[in-house]
Amino acid sequence: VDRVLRGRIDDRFNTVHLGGLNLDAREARGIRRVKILGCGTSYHAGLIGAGLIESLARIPADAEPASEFRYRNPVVDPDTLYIAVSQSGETYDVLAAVQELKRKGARVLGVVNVVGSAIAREADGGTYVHAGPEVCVVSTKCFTNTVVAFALLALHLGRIRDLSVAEGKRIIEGLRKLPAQISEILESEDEIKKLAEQYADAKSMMFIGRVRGYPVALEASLKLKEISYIHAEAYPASELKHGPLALIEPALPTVAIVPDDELLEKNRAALEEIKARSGRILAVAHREQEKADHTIVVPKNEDELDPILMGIPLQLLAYHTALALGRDIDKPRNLAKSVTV
Ligand code: F1P
Repeated sequence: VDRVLRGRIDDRFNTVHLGGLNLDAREARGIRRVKILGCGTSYHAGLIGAGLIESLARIPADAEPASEFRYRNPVVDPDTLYIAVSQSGETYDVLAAVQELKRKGARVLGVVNVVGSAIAREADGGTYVHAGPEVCVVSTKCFTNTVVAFALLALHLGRIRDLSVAEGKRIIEGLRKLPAQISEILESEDEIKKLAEQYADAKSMMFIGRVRGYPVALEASLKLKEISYIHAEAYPASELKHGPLALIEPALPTVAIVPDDELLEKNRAALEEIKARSGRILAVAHREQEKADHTIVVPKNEDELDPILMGIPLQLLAYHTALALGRDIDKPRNLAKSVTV
C-alpha cells in the first residue's frame, strides 16, 4: 500500500507474467476510459472497480460481462484501458474477450488470482490479487481482494492525474483499517447464522443497493443463488419503482444495502416503499435501520470502500442459508470452478 502511494504499483505486483500497469506516466495520463470485463463474481468486482476508478481517478469506467462483450463485435478504442478479471484465470469467456481485444490491437491488463493461468499469460500487464486458493467452487475472498486491487489501481491512476495527496491518504488509511474491520464482521457470524435460518424459508429474495451498493446487491444475490438455490434478484434501489415493487409482499424478503453515505435518506425512502407493501427487510447498514425487520451492522470505512465490507456478511448469509437448507456448500450443483467452454 505504501508503494502504491509512492506510485510504484509495478514493483509491488511484479511476479510471474502480468507485472503491473506497464504504462509510463504519459501513457497512463492518456487513458480516456476504462473498460472492465469478467464473469459472475469477477464481473461484480469489476463493477465496484469501475466505480472506484471513476471516483478516485475521475476516468469514465464501466464493467460488462465478458460473455456478452466477446459476442457483440465491440468497437475497440485505443484510448481505453481494458482490464480482464478472473479468479481462476481460465474462464473461457474472459479469455476469448482478451484474445478478441488483442486481435483488434487493444492493450489488456489482467486482475487475476491464479498465478501463471491462461488469462495472466495472455494479458499485457496487470496484477495478481493474492487471495490464495478458493477451496470452495464459489468465489468469496477473491471478490474482496479483487476490489482491494481495484482500489489500489484507482489510487495509482488518481495519483498520476488529479487526486490530491490528502485524498489518497484518506483512502490508504481506510484500506489499512480493513483487516480489523473484516475480523469484526466475522465475529458476528453467529448472529448472521440465526438470521439465515429465519430467512431460509423464502422461495425468492430481492436484493437492492444504490450506486456503490448495487454491485454488492448483485454479488449477494449471486452467492445466494449459487449455493442455496433460492431464486434471487438484484435491482438498483431506484429501479424498484419502475416495475419490481409489484413483487413486494411478505413472502418476498428484501435484503437492502444501506450505507451511511450521501444516499442514506434515498435508501431509507426505498425501505419505506417496501414496508408500505408489508415486505420483510434485512438491512446491511452502519447503524440499526428503523424500517428494517433486522439489521446487520457493519463497521464504517471511507464511503468508497464500504462495498468491500458490506459484501462479507452477505457471503456469510448465503453460506448459512445453504447450510440451513442442507446444500452441499463445497460442490454446488451446475457450478464449475472455472467455466472453460
Ligand atoms: C467466474 C465465475 C465465478 C463463479 C463460478 C463460475 O470465474 O463466474 O465467479 O463463482 O466459479 O465462474 P472466474 O473467471 O472469476 O474464475
